[in-house]
Amino acid sequence: MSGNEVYSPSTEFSSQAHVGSMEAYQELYRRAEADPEGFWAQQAESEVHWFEKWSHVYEWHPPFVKWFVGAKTNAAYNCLDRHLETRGDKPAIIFEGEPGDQKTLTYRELHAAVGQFSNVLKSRGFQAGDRAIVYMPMIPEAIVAMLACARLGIIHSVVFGGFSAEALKARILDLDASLVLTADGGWRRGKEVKLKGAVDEAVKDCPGIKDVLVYRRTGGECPMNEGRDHWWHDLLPGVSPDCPAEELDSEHPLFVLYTSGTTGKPKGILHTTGGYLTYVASTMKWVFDLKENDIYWCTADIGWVTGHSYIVYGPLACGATCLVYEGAPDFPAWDRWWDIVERHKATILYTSPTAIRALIKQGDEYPNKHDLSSLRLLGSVGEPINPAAWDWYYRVIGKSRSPIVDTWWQTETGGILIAPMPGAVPLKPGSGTLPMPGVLTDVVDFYGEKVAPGAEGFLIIRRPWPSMIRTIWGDPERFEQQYFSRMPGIYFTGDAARRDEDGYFWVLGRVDDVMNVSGHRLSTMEVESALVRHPAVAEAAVVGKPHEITGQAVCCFVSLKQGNWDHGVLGKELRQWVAHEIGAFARPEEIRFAESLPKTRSGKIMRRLLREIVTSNTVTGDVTTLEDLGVVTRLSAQHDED
Ligand code: 6R9
Repeated sequence: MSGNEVYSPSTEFSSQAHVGSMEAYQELYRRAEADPEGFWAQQAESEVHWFEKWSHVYEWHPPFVKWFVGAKTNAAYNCLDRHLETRGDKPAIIFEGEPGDQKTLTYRELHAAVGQFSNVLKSRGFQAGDRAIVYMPMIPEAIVAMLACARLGIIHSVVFGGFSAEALKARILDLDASLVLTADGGWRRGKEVKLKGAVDEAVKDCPGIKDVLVYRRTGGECPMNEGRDHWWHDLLPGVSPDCPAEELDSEHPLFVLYTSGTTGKPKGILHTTGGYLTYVASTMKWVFDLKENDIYWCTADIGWVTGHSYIVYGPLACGATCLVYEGAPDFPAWDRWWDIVERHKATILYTSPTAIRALIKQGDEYPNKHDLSSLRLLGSVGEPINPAAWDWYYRVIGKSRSPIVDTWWQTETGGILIAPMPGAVPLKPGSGTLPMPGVLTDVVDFYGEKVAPGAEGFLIIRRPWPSMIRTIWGDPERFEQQYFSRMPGIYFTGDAARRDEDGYFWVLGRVDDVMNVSGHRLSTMEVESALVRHPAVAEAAVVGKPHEITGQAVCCFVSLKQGNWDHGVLGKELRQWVAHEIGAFARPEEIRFAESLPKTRSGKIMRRLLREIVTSNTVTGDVTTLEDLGVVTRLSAQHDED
């Protein structure tokens, strides 16, 4: 594959698609560009139920935006109640646990479960505006928890189960949350991953927490704190499933999701209700070409934005049937995913390049053992997809028949901004292709000027869209500074990109100090702050290193305090330390020790040099401002000794 192929949609696919031709896509785009108010009002009418309509479509006082001003709606109502009449007996969630247990919840059953749990929360005194942490495995009850919060207007913040107690605590405190919804544990690779222990460790320093409600998933040992902790199943008996959905303002906060920024402190990205729902439901249909009979499977965890928008709110708002799988792709063997696709006849699969690369490594015999003919559409998210992974996904999984939608977006964007509409837009492997209607993307230089086709620049968005980040929780200055300070009124994505002669976007990666490890965002500063908290560490510098499977891996340069350290032992300990401080996914691949780190004369660590060292082991750029060239030589040499 040369990387220049273009894959036009087949007539078979186009003829059944929601958007079936390039002209139809261009017409949508043109309409949204010319009349954003009219366009989004129409989408809001067709995709969302409103208790009361808006006075105007949007209000833009950069950097702050409001969508569907004055309108009233409810996200859980849209995901559940609205479907009862026409889809009551349709499966909303088909769940498969890692040990093989299965459970299907129809829309009626999910509605009842959410209503009942909402009543539990209500009777315990929680109400609109309160903040709840959801720290759970990938089980249906995690979705019940999110929707019960949404039903009452409680702002949820899902924390990925892979995060440590430290990270959990920081999020609880930043949000001033009063409720934690969790489980004893979950299953991963046949082992119980305990969650409650981390909650206990985190909550002991969080006096604001009133209740910890615990779902029993594994049945393993789980100490309960008298008065504060309650078993989920003890609270349900006798509680009515009827709980009216709160009629909330369109701008009522729906959730806060933490993501890594360029500093050590994660940012709480705030999303609200009406605009978010309108946008995720619209893109669900445009990008995944969702139909009534689809069996849709997104392999993300609900702890990431992909899980929020394209497992919970997007698909359920559209009345889709979603597969939810709890565990690892290699349990009990590397064909688990393909077995799930075959047994449940999944029609749409949405996953990440890092997962695809891990699967490629195991060989074609695993997918080839299974009938994957139900699949009709494949999706990719999280990082640029490299041509080899694209090719394998297309041929071996999609049998050269299913289009691949490469979806570019961010926690901050709430929904997919750049992706092909699969019945309309020809694919180019590695490119997210063209923007969604109403999304005015561009590639510009340092001064905000549009660059020539083919040239690299910063990816920006010129106009607000309905699911845009509203602010950083508790820090509106940082929000403005981070996204809107370079070019006032224009959203700065932090990604580099180029646009080719056909107007296709090619996202190249981050321009800041944010790493992308297995599609998870992680800031170099966050890992550095964790390292220097260790008593042996004097100074640390962290860079992303190219990695075959995970895209990037965490590579740390560490200088130590005085002492007689065993580098072998300490290296292991520091890797473990970072996993404990942040979460297992942040565990460094490599720790290199140095007497000192390369610095400019003004004392700034030269990460650029370190990046070159880990990438090529040579240093080519300008080192004239470097304090001690010997440091670099020694650091490069160390690799050869390893
Ligand atoms: C949805 C999600 C956002 C960052 C983003 C970019 C990278 C995501 C991509 C992609 C190229 C794609 N990214 N999807 N790069 N092609 N299809 O991943 O959100 O975790 O906030 O990460 O991920 O660098 O800026 P989030």
